[in-house]
Amino acid sequence: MVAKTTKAKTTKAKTTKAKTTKAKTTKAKTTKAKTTKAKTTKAKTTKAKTTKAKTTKAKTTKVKPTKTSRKKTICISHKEDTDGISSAALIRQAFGGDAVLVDYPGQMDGLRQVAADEKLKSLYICDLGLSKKTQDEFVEILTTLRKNRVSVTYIDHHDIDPGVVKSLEKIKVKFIHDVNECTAVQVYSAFKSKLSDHASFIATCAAITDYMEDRPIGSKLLQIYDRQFALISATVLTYNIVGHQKDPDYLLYLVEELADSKFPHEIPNTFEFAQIQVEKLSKMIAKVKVGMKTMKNLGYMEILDAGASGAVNFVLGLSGKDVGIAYKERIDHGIYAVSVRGSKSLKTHLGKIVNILAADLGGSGGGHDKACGAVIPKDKIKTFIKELNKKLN
Ligand SMILES: [Mn+2]
Repeated sequence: MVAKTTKAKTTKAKTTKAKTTKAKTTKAKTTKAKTTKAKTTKAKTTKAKTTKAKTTKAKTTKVKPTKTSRKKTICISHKEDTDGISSAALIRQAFGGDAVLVDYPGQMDGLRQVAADEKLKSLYICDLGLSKKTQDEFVEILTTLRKNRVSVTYIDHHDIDPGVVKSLEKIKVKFIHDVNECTAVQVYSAFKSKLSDHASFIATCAAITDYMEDRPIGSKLLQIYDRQFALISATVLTYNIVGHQKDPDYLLYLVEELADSKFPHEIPNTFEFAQIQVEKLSKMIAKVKVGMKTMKNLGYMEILDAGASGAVNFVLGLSGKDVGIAYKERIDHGIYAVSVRGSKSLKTHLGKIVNILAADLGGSGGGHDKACGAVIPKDKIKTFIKELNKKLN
């Protein structure tokens, strides 16, 4: 893992070098060097902010009480898959600004932090579904932002409580929501006039990764491109995203490159990195065969050395059950991150029952009918599995 990350970074460095070499005058070199430096500093600032967030309160009080002019655009988006990363890239292409990438366990921390920025003028929230546990605070934070006249746009496709929809409309949050199209496709549709032609390809990759390339708009977009070309691009991009979850700078770099209308294969080392991921996944098949356990209605497995979302489809497939669960401990949050998948023949809406069950156990969760996730307190994971098994009867 460490070695790979270094490789990717080395490539970045190489690219910069190559560019610098091309530049003939010293001036050009200096400027580029500065740009690189600036980027590095930015990345570092983001990291610093993350650390700050936890200690925020004391520091916030110290900040000058003078009125700051609001001019920042920020997109907070889902960092774990192509839909979230692509959405952030399309928002960046259309409106500029910075991306803040979060996962579900870190979703509310991320939002709180972004909302505390006194310079925030315009906020886009993409591909971040809400749950019973998070929705009230979500509305609360957005209400404060709206009072401060921050423009807020929420774009998503996860199941949402109708009461939350009403609340968001009441405070005039721009609400773009369709459970039938992935987020990036909705971003593309809504802001087409501000996007390049290439943006439709990025949206197509997102639709493929979210299993939504058969939907009305998603399928039309896929038709523009050669199917195999789109599939390999989406897959390679996904493996790079999944394999770089602990490298926030790389994920932000991906957002920038995609916003810059790059194809995944044009981003250095993506295919090589995907090959490494494929090798890991093939080993995962063997591990799941050995480690997986089953109950009447589901298969489940604790994952120790990879992401739960990479293993869950194998658990589903190899268990022969209609539901597969893979979970991984998140030591930093004291919880289990849980991935749940359903087979094609499953009749139950997994996202809905997982949302309720997770909330009952003091966690949160939700998502789609056949693919969803949850955050479950560490000591409640066995109860979660048993109860889900019961509810599937
Ligand atoms: Mn999505």
